[in-house]
Amino acid sequence: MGLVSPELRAPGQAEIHDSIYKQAVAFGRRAEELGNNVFPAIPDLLNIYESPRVRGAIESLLGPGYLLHPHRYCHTSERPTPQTWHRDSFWGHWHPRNACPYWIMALYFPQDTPLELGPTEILPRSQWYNKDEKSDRGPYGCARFSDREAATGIPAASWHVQGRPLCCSAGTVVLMHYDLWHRGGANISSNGIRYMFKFQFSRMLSPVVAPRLRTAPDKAINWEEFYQDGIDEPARMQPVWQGIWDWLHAGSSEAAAEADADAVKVLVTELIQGPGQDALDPQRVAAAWQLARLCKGRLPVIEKTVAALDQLLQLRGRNVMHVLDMLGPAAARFLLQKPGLQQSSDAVHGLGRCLDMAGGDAEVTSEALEVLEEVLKGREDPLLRVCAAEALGCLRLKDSAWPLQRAVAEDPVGAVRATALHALLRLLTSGDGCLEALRATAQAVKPKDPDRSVAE
Ligand SMILES: O=C(O)CCC(=O)C(=O)O
Repeated sequence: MGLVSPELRAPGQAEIHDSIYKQAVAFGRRAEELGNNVFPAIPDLLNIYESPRVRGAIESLLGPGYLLHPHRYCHTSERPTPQTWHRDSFWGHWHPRNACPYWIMALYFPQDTPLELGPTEILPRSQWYNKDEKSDRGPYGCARFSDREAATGIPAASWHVQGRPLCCSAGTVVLMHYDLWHRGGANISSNGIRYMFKFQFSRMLSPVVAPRLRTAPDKAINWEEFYQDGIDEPARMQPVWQGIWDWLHAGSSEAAAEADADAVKVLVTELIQGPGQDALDPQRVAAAWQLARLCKGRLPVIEKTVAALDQLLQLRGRNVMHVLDMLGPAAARFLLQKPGLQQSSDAVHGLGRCLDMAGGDAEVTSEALEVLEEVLKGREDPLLRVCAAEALGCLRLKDSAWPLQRAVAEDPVGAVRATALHALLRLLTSGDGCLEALRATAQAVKPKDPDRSVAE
């Protein structure tokens, strides 16, 4: 999570926040009814998200050409009790969560927001929590934490974190991982309504196509600066942070020094310990990333790891997705050989993420195209189709556009249509001129589609 102060916060520039605040006040609690239409209602908001500092911060996380998603919302708060802790659905749809920066939210506070006005609160590092795997909305649903659970349950006891209110001054933009647990705080002031504009942004280009530039290439990061007393057992989360950093720079790191069979076995054992949503979550997450790091550049180890994930976990679960997210292109060929792949949306999602980091091994990509097309066309489970659509958008092949286009027009489930359109946009953004022709066809679908997020 990071706080950005647009240059608009510089002295003398406060008027724009004040003006946005006054426009929000004019709507009062009806501001929530604006739904996705907050931009036409308050066009000044564009200046916030278009400000060079905010753009630069978002680009450093999502790469160039990122998408300002059409779903957005003005959250008001005047209730004296907080919301329950939750993470967001994808505008009403359920979608696999991403370990790496593919999707972020940006919260803009137009007024000074001290504690008593009910700022948004977050549970730090909660993007890794597994709690929602068994929610009643399926594996990508969204559970809830009560106050008591957050204060004494897994967040406090095993992650050692407490809720953190995002108190801030007018003009602050908070960028955070899309999957972070959060809630609206209690507004116990007599100062009226608190306004917060929530937008979401998604990555269009793989870091392979647009790696983040290293500003100081020779300087190693001192991760200890990020440890917080009492929170991090030294080095536990470091493989995760390092893994994301390397991923953003398109995998430019060195492989870990040791990759003996014992080390792999130990990490796989850590990965499968416990029922998957308990006090051992932090160890499992760290083990997943360490394992992926150990695999780097070592085909036989990657093959063994994929086989173990298949045998022991049937290629299912959040931790499998963590490992696959990080294994990269070399894992794709082994995954494609597993019959369980086509039964597990987690594995199909992971395959997509591996392919997103691929440079283009023709044999693997054409096999992947065939398998994903089949899953998108032929599976009853909409989650499998959602993940196949997303993975087709990672292939960067002209031919993946046709099944996606069919899904945009014909799939009966909104989540599949929306994901397929997003995947098509990724293909268009990846720069293959042939794909430009698709723009018109995709746009032709829009007036007929009742799903707002597809239609906009
Ligand atoms: O009101 C807030 O501060 C947060 C609300 C929110 O993000 C939500 O309801 O999803």
